[in-house]
Amino acid sequence: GDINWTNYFRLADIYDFLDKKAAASPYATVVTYGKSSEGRDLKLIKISKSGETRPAIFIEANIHAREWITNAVTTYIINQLLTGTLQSRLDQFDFYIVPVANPDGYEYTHTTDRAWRKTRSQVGSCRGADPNRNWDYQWMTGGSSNQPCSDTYAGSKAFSEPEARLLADYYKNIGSRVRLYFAVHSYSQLFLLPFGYTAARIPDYTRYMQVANQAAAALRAVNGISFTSGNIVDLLYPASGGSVDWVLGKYPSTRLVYAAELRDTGRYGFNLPANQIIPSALELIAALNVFLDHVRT
Ligand code: 0X9
Ligand code: ZN
Repeated sequence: GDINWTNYFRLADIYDFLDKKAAASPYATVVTYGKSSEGRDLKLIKISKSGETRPAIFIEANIHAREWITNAVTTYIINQLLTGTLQSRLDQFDFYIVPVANPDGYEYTHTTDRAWRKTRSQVGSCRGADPNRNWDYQWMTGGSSNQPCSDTYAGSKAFSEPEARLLADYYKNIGSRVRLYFAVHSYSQLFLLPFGYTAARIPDYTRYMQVANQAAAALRAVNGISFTSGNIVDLLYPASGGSVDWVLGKYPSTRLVYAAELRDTGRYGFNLPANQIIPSALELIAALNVFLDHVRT
């Protein structure tokens, strides 16, 4: 049925929402950029008033299957861009938004195993690779497993997973125009700076931290929720082969590249109650506005 952000949605509802939004807007187009291992469409929505000439914003969500809150807030953002408080941003940027980067895994969390993280490709006796360990930049250089049954299995080779490879292939068409790449995960309430493969700070570390801290302050002002900013390795663990590493590694002139971990800090974890979807979305929009203001000029 229709999605209203008071419940979590199945993949078919999300894709139906994208199609309806695109049908109702002269600026929005649904792009099928490939097929998953199990043959599902990989879809993004492109929102451009400019004929794809403006600075671009790329938002990736639900590359990890069990992180349901990420598609919920991302579809909320799409709705605000097309019919709500974010509409004026379409005069500044083109948006490319992937609400469910790992549709096979996402459906599996609904039908079979709520805690599933990976893709659903077949690797010997175990299924799936971690699509956020599979990108072809510093692949398998730390924090990834070569064991197919591991939850952080990096895949048989870089870009073995169509969910990562085909997203990267699409991204190559627009990467030089992207000013903000934002990978949305859950949970832990963090704004994470690249890189994941190394503890070394990026050259722009100070600017990245200032902007992330400003975004966290704006987020906190909405509902009192605290996010912490820092390097992936400092705040979490080494993790190579992630999307943000590939984006910043291949497109070093991108102004901002972050991963976020949304609510909460562990009380509900991945099983965040649906009555937290709208508050999570509203506070994330406050943070997003800080990022957008920063990359505007
Ligand atoms: O481990 C991950 O991939 C992310 N955390 S999660 O709990 N959502 O799985 C962190 C991703 C940080 N980004 C990169 N390592 N590139
Ligand atoms: Zn994740």
